[in-house]
Order: sequence, then C-alpha cells, then structure tokens
Amino acid sequence: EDNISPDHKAGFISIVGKPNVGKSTLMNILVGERLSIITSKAQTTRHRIMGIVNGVQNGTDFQLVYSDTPGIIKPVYELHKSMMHFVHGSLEDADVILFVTDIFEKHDEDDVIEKLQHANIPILLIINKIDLATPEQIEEKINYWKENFKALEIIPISALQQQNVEGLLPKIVDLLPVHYPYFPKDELTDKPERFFAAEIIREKIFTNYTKEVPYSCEVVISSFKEKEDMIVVSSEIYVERTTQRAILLGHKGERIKKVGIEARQEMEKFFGKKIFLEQYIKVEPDWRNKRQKLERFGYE
Ligand code: GDP
Ligand code: K
Ligand code: MG
Repeated sequence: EDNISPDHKAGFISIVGKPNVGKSTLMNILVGERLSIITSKAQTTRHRIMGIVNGVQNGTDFQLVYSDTPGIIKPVYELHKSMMHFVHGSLEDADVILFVTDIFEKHDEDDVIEKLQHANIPILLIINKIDLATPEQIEEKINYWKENFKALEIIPISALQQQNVEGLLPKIVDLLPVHYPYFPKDELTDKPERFFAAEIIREKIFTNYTKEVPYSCEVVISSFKEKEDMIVVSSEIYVERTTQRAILLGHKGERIKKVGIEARQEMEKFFGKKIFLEQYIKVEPDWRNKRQKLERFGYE
C-alpha cells in the first residue's frame, strides 16, 4: 500500500497460558470484538485465532496481531496434540508474549512454560481475575511470580471487569518492531466467517451440556450462503457415540433446539444479519484420535 509510513510498527502478540485463566476474555477486550468463544470450561478454545488492531500512538501508525490460543495442557488425544501445535506455532512468530495466569495459579514445571522462559521474546506476565482477590492477595501473587518467573513486567488485571487493562495496549505498542502491516488495514481476523459460525455453535454446546459431551463435539459448517436479507447456515455436529447423540438431542429434540436458538441469536449479533440455521447431528467414533478426521475439521 502506498500511504504506509516507513516508521509503521507491526507485530504478533501471543496470548498463552493454562486453561481457564481468561485468555479469550482478554483477547476479546483487546480486539474490541467477540472473536473468541468464552466458557467456564477448560479446553473451550481449540485453535489459534488472530485478532487484528490498527491504531496510532505518538504519531506512529501500528498494527497489532493478537493470537488467542488453546490452554496449555498435557495432550491425551491427538486433538490435544494439534491444539498444542497451535500454541507452539504462535510462540514461534511472537514479538511479544502475554503470559496469562490467574490469581489462583502457581508456577509449574510445564514444558511450554519452560520454553517461554528461554524464547528470548519480551513477556508481560498478566495476573488475571484480581476482582476475586484482596489487595494483599494480589501483592502476594506479584511477589510470588517475581521470584518464580522472568518477565519484563507483571501486570495484575481483571479482564472480566476491565480493570487495569487500558494500560496494556501502549506497553505492547512500545515493544513492537518497525514493520509494514501484515494484514490489510480493514481486516479484523485471519479466520473466515464460517469459522466463527462453527465456534458460536460450539460455545452454545459447551454452555448447555455437562460432562464429556462438549469435549466430544465438533462443529463443521457445510454451507454458508449469504443472501440479500439473510445468511443460510448449515451445520454438522459430530459426536463420538450414539448415546451422545441422544443426549445432544434431548427429549423430542428440545435440547438441541435450545442450542440452535441461542446460536442463531449470537450469530445475528456477530454477522449483523438475519440467520437461518440448520443443524445435523452425526456420529463419528473416536474422531479426537483420528488424524484424517482432525484434518477435515481444520486441525493439522
Ligand atoms: P481461557 O480458557 O483462558 O480462554 O479463559 P476464558 O476467557 O474462556 O475464561 C474462563 C472463565 O473465566 C470464564 O467463565 C470467564 O468468564 C472467567 N473470567 C475471565 N476473566 C475473568 C476475570 O477477570 N475475573 C473473573 N472473576 N472471571 C474471569
Ligand atoms: K475456558
Ligand atoms: Mg480460550
């Protein structure tokens, strides 16, 4: 593009940490859009999702490319290996790392966290959920991390209540290298629309079912057709067993109908258009351990 100034700053900011510490909540606040699904369950986020922010600081244009990532876990399924692959990928091209912890978390000997310490990339250690702690507990946690982890800075925040988050952006911009923008200035994310449609359905499955059902589900958008006044979305929900299919459906299909209504409403907000949503449930035994299926579902 012709009007990009030579002092333009741009970089990749990787948001990493253990499950459920609030990575996706923070990502959405930093981007100002609800790009990442959020639930109280661990392993909600399964992909690397980029959120792009453009702006000006001290007269210099910048572009921040945030990556929300799955929580760091020890893989049990092939699916988890793919999820951890996304985490590693995001660390490889990061210019800044936001290592998100919460007020309850302690340092552990995890490989990925060890890798962070040796990556030679500036790390801002975020202590999230301070709304749940007293000032003394926050102070204690800050001191704890000072002793146990090498970070450029330790920043206590509440992503949920948006406390102390406004100072993050200028700090991140200061750490960015001079670089041309990586994405067109009107782009918000690297993912296509149908990805978000699938994620919204998955979020509603995570919030409407308990036990193993949400973890056994994958959502594929088989068609996404934008018409003049509405979008027609066809989705396939994969489960691992016929018993899970029955749970998903519920008595007379009541439960899946509720998921459909909630997902449709959320999609209408996200896409700003009327949505017609179709849902088909399919059984795919053990898909979480089948490489071929995982590839079809968008995991490497
Ligand atoms: P992730 O797994 O790290 O991406 O975490 P999520 O963003 O999905 O959040 C996990 C849970 O923590 C959700 O129920 C959030 O609403 C909640 N949460 C996130 N940030 C905060 C916070 O600052 N304070 C409190 N009390 N809860 C939070
Ligand atoms: K979560
Ligand atoms: Mg998440």
